[in-house]
Amino acid sequence: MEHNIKLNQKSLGEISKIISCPTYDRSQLKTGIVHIGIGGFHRAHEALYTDQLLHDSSVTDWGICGVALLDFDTKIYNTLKEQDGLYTLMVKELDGTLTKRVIGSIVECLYAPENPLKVIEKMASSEVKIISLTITEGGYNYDEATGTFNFKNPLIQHDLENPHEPKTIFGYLTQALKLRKVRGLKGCTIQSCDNIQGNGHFAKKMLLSYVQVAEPELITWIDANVSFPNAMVDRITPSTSPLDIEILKETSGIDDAWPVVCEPFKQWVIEDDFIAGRPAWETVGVQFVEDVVPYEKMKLSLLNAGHSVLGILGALYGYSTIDEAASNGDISSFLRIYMGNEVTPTLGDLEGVNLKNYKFSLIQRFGNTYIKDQIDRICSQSSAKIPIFILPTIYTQLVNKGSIDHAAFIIAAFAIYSVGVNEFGTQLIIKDAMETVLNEKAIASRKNPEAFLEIESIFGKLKNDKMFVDAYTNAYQNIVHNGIEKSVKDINSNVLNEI
Ligand code: CS2
Repeated sequence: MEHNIKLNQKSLGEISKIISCPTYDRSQLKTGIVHIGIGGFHRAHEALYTDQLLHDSSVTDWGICGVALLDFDTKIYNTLKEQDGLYTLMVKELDGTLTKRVIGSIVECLYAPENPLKVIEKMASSEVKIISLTITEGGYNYDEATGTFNFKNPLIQHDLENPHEPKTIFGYLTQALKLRKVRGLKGCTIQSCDNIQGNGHFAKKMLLSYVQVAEPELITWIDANVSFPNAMVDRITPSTSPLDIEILKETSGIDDAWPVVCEPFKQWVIEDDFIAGRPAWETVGVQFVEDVVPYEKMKLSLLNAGHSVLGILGALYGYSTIDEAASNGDISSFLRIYMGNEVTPTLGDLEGVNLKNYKFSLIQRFGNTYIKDQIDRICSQSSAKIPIFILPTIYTQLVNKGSIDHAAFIIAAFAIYSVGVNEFGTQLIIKDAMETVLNEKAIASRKNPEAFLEIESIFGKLKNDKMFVDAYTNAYQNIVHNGIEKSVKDINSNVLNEI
């Protein structure tokens, strides 16, 4: 529509009469942070916290350079470039109201495949103090089967052979850190914002595995000059739909090619280990703690695993959004039993956290009918999510001889999901780096359910645990023979669903 105002730096004055916009002078900002992965989550989280800080204070050191690392990131790169890094954040409140604001903290954008050296130079620049990452769980290139860095990945092989034209984050970081060392510059912080237990330490472990082969003499420099704080990040951020773009136009007359939608809740808990300094994020609600592990454990095994439960079961029921699945009484009882009986006993004492309230708040967040978080989004890349979100609960429960029935049921449901069609004939979209093997093993499981557990890079040695295999096989047979609805009712029966 013609009367819509295209969002960019020039139109900001006009747009600020309609919705909240940056009040700080963006042209004065230096780039203190390079962020890899400028998808919705980063833009609803770190970029928002930083935008708030820039609003509230007169600091100018913490502009963000957003890097699109992958070939298929062209669209977001072009959009942000056209819009001078600006975008609208649309918070979908619990009562359905929309709170909109334009975020201005991303002041530069780079597209790595177009100019890898520029990205390496930017990461190595002396102004840059933090390189933060949202590269997804699978992006860390960890092989569950061997418990090590996956050197067989052809992209890693490519980076080893072409160090100046890398394709993976490991190639980029190695070259950038090497430049810093060679130029006698200070180190920086590498800050993971992905959903992984001990994400900072994990990022370090994976990076050092790569560096050990690519540039072994860099290891001691990294140890002394780079810090890797662990963090727990949280904000439900569904994929933006064409309808969201239209709603923004209709309600505000703003033409933003890629706004971000998210829930009102947000949380960021970080270990305060920033070797080159950091923004005063604590002034805008970020919690700095000594040990983030308990928070991470709680979030990964309740929120993220809860999502996977709703996503996988929801797909088998034929739902397409998380709130639809959460509003089904049987799925909701299943989730409550899983959280209460199987996850809670593994969490131990979480000092300072009211776990019951946390679980209740999750039920409320999952049920937000305005968010319309896509089941497809939640189920995507499950092969990387399940080992982080669900398997740790199973391992601990097996050691403690606690109940694993609901957890095993989820894995069985995932095996059935991976066939790619549910019992009502609906096609399921499987977006997963391991799509082919998942599908092959899922089909083989029809004859022998244990075939699915043979995918060692997901399930490790779980197939050797009789207690787990029995529970999994029972659940699998029950779903196949009685259908998903009846089998969920069965597994819930006679178990108290006290979260
Ligand atoms: C989700 C997360 O990807 C997933 O499976 O559970 O994206 C989740 O929405 C965020 O971690 C919320 O903080």
